[in-house]
Amino acid sequence: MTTVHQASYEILREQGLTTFFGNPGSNELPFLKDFPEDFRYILGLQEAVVVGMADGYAQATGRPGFVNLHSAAGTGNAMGALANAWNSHTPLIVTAGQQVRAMIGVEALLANVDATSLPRPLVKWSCEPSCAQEVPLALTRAIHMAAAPAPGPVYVSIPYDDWSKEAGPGVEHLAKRKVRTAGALPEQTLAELAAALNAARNPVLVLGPDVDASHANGYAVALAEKLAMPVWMAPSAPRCSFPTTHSHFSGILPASIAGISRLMEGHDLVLVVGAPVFRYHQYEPGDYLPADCRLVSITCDINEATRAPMGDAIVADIALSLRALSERTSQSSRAAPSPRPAPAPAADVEGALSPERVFDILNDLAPRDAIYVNEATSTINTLWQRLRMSEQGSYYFAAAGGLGFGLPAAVGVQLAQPERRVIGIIGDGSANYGIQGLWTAAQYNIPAIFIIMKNGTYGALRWFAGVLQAENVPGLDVPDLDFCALARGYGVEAVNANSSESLTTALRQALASNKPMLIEVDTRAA
Ligand code: TZD
Ligand code: CA
Repeated sequence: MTTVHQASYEILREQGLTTFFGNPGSNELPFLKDFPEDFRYILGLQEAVVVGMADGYAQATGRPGFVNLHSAAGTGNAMGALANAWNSHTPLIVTAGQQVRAMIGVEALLANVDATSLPRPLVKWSCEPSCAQEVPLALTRAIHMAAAPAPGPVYVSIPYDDWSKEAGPGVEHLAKRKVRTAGALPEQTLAELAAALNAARNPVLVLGPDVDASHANGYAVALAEKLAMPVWMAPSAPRCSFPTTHSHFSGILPASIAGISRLMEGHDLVLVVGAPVFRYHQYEPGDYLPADCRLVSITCDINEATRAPMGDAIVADIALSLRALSERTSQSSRAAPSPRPAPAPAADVEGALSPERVFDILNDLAPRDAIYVNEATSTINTLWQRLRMSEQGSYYFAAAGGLGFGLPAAVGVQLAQPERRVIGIIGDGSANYGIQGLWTAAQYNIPAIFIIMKNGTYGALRWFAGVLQAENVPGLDVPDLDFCALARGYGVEAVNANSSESLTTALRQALASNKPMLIEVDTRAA
């Protein structure tokens, strides 16, 4: 007899989902029993960290990630991380163990009451199979659902007595199924858009995370060069979709309505690709765009397309669209946009480092293809002004702004990309939302480098308090944290740096080592 357990592992194996990120409880033990040797289980010590790691892993592999959580409480701990995964279009199959079917109704301890509602609205699809025989089908559906455009997290709650039951007839058809979608621009749409771009007097390109997720950065470069367009990253960018070293790169757009409109002044056509229009943050009302400026966006997500407050949208495959446009437009005779001015070298600060200096040192020492996972919130603009990132998949940031992504995601990305070096740049506030990720890095020998930017405060909130004119707000400082002691407690080697020399030495040591390392950097504005 084929059990639900056997059939399900066969599906996961055939679909390439042999890496589990999880934190187990009693409901999950029957699923995890006789764990096959060709699978690996990456243990995270808290569910936010489990999903953060899986998110980084899935984004960096470009393939669905598999997560196993403990019932309602485990799912609850993971919700903040799901908000990020939802907003970054990360394909994640989140499974959770459910009480035995006979005791869900009486709400026994660890029953996940109304399980399918719990993760909403942060999943594309949520399911609790109506009987054991439906578990393999639910898993198959979850996998294809998560990966299909727009990708995103899905949730399956599975009663623990289902695993030992006999699978239904025909279950063998499920494992090898492929589900594909096709989304090239139709010929007429392509011709119209290419004509509009060719005819534009001064077009501009705004790129979002799904360009990087679609490995379409090279097509974006080709299109920008063909049409002599300046290129911006869309606001609140969770990935880097264009080389920051390229002469057409203008930087990251601010996250306010009026702020974006001001920067679009003089352009008659804005082409947005792979981003919501837009992920605003601070409220600065005004016109969405200058008068006579047309906006067209290409997105993989019907939600993004429909909720934009202005412009036209096309739902299509990002890479195919960018490639087709770069082929179908004609070389512009306009002069290339002038490169943005290079930032002045950063000055030294007594007894600490300025964030600018930290980024300059990273530029000097890190490999050209280093991957940065950022969760230092007050230095985002400085990072985008200075940090050199030229390869696909070089930057990750929490797409919903939910802290607790950066440190675990750095671990997940490093696991996915062993041949590149991952450097987490994490604030001393943010680090505490996912600190347990250090343990996983140590135990599984995942050699990510964690740079803790220690300024003793929630710097971004201090800035925002200024924007909102909110004075005398309590709870904005985080003094007396010893990240070297915390790191050692979780088994990660650590060192403090409070000068250019000590950071240089520490970073060289970390880059030469094949183990994870944490560098606590005392930072202060120059
Ligand atoms: N909790 C969660 C889960 N996500 C959040 N975004 C916040 C709280 C609020 N928050 C921000 O949006 S930024 C920030 C907080 C607390 C400060 C982070 O401080 P940091 O970085 O030390 O990591 P900076 O550079 O000092 O801002
Ligand atoms: Ca801070």
